[in-house]
Amino acid sequence: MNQAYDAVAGVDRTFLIIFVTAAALLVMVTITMIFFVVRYDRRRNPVPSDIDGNLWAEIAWTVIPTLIVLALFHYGWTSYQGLRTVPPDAMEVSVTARMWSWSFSYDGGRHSDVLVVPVGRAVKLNITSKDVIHGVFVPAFRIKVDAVPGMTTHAWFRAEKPGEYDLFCSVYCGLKHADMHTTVRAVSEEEFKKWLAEAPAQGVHPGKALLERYGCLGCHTLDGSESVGPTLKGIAGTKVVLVTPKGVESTVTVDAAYLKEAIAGKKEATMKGFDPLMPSFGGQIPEADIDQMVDYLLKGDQAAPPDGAAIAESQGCTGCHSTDGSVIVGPSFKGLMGSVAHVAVDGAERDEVVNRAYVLDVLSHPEKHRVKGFDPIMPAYPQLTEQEKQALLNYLESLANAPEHGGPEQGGHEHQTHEGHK
Ligand code: HEC
Ligand code: HEC
Ligand SMILES: [Cu+2]
Repeated sequence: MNQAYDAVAGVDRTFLIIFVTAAALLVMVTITMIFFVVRYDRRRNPVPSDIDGNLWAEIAWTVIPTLIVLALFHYGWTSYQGLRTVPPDAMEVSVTARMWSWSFSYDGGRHSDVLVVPVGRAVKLNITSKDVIHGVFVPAFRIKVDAVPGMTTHAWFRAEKPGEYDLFCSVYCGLKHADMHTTVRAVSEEEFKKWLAEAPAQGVHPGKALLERYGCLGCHTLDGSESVGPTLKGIAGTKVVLVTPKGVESTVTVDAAYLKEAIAGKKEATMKGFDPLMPSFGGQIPEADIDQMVDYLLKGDQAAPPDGAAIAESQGCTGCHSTDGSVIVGPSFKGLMGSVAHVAVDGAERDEVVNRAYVLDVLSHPEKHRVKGFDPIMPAYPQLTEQEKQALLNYLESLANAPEHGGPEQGGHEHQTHEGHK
């Protein structure tokens, strides 16, 4: 379909046509039936008539329903096509579903748990799930698409008016399925730009964005693979062999000074094994930007330390664990660190002290530490980086000494509420 395709109108028209057709047929069939009942009852028609074939009637009841079905198919198919064909200028947003929360990530690294979109612009959602099958359902835009683990599905919509629209999970996914909803906020283009810029994504170094902006990533990767140039992943501190145009080799350690020279194009020698294609950026881009990129190359992603509370939120921990002592689905984070957990695995029970090592192991192998009295649904988090795990641990520690709970001397957090929780 073309770019101006209006999915809402298309879907509504299809439903209306199906409804009107069905209603018309219902009325016609009912009237005909009543007519026959009256006209051919026993008094008016004591001897049943034996009607044997009627060519025109047969043609009519074959052709007319066929045409109706074809027409319904046509409308259904066109609006389905409209829903599946994403306009080429659509802005892309990644949607991740997990038990029981949503997160949306934008190009440039902004993450959010509310889907903010500019009014009037087509938005393509690339949807996946971390755990079980969920479904993105935004009734206002007539979209409903499954979020499947290990797979990316898509949907698109265009918000024509500013406002807030509900987004629900459409697939039953466990205890808190009903709470798995959020908002699509449609705002003006300027407001959207401001929002995108206002909180640069957690943990993304500005130097990384600059590498993208200045086209460095056209020739260099950040994932360790070789491209036109060497990968920039983890190069700080490595030793590289340089060759001068005359063929003289030397070995240097990659440090700040070397990186600056390499980017500014001041070094004469090129890296062994590569063509001398590295452009000289000296004088072309601000010194400050070079410094930012060098800083990023030296420190990597750890430059901006992740924030534990934000991770707990964005990873969905706080969808199941409260921070105020109450039980949502799992034990509260409040007073958790330092308490004693009653763990029951395969019928064997034991007590474990909740410390950093314990929590780290829970994050990678929750199945080894099922806490008694709770549903065994704590998911594994293999995707968390070491830094993110440490940030989470620090955050849990900051919640440790909550006065009314916790402390091994009271017998731990005891999960006082589990009885009432089932
Ligand atoms: C046209 C492709 C191209 C572009 C664009 C490019 N580079 Fe390079 N770069 C290379 C090649 C090829 C080499 C290896 C040869 C050499 O040392 O000159 C290299 C080498 C380097 C090195 C030295 C690497 C090492 O391990 O010693 C750094 C650092 C570097 N580039 C950073 C950048 C940055 C930052 C940008 C963007 C501002 C950038 N490059 C843009 C092709 C490119
Ligand atoms: C789908 C809900 C859910 C999510 C999401 C979740 N948890 Fe859990 N968690 C549980 C439940 C339920 C338990 C207790 C039962 C069990 O061990 O499976 C638990 C247990 C734990 C325990 C052990 C608690 C104790 O008393 O020993 C820790 C620590 C923990 N979770 C941390 C986290 C962190 C950190 C995150 C986010 C990275 C997280 N959880 C995400 C449901 C969840
Ligand atoms: Cu769900």
